[in-house]
Amino acid sequence: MSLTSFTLHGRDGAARTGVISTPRGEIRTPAFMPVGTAATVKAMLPENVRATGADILLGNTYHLMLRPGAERVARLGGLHKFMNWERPILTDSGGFQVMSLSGLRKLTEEGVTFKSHIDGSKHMLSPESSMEIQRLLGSDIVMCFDECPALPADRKRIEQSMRLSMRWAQRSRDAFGDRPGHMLFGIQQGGLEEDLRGESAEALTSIGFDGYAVGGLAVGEGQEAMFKVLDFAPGQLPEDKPRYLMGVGKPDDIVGAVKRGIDMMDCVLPSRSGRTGQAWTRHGMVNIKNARHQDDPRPLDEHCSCPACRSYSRAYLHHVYRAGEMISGMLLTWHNLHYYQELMQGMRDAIASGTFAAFEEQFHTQRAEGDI
Ligand code: PRF
Ligand code: ZN
Repeated sequence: MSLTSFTLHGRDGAARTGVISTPRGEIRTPAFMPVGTAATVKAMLPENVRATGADILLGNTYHLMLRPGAERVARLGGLHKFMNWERPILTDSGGFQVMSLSGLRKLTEEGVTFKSHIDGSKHMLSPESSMEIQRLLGSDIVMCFDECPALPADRKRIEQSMRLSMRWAQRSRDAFGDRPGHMLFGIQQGGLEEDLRGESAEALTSIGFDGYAVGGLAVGEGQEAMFKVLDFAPGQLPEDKPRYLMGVGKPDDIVGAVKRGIDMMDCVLPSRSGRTGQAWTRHGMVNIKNARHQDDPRPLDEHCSCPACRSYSRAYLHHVYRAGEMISGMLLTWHNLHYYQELMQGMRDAIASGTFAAFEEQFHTQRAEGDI
């Protein structure tokens, strides 16, 4: 008997709902994973992240290897114990963050050498070292080490990069080995090209993974181009395994991705924008720093049951943002994560009852009304 599994409970068009089971708990899909880059979802206690409805968090190999170091986390009992989150954790493999955050870097067949964005120290990441770091952290869902080119890029560059990522996927699989209770996900690359995405999907499927990510999107191509790829990419991946769209996105990106067959997503947006005074509601994005809120006694969203909406006015949220008070980031992050998780629950229910089209229509209607 396998210690992990993925069971589909319902479908509506291309959209799916199900459950990923792990020894650390169940992940209801479609799932949104809040980002806990540096062993914390910024401004939130783990029990409060759980209270918003999150089943799983995302952590980052790149950040944690640099600070506090994977060996240190392992000596202290692993990432779950270290950060006081006992439920599942997925870790990204590091390559994507090297490309977006680190200083000087050099890419070879072996891997990537780079300088830390924290102190300029020199480091190396390869498929083998990324697997080792994710093992030391105790990650439940380990991501393959890949390369994600920024778009736009010419076809030759995308093709060569994808083929390198597929060789790294095989090396990741070999280095990961057999670890009952832990899952390894492959990452599809290939830019916006259907045939390259198809080649990537075939390479990954013949290696064999516990789940498959769609990588290389939300890197500057825009929503329309991303949705065009999502019209074919999920269908190139195995039906019976979870499909994870990396680094997405805004609420309308998420609804469009789930509609096209995506089961998991992660994004810094709800937590990051909570710290910059932006709140996401059924009516779109509300800028709490706007002066129109300063005398408004109403909650951010009268239908929201989060602490920010239950106990505080827009006027208060505006004031604490303007005053630079820490509670501003805490309340808006809580609200945003609560809104995202409620959106996911709404989609899971709609898929299960075969009413996803109506759900999607209502989602867009409410946003079109705007914040009132
Ligand atoms: N690969 C990895 N992590 C990622 C991406 C990717 O392509 C993306 C692309 N949106 C976000 N995070 N390993
Ligand atoms: Zn709220």
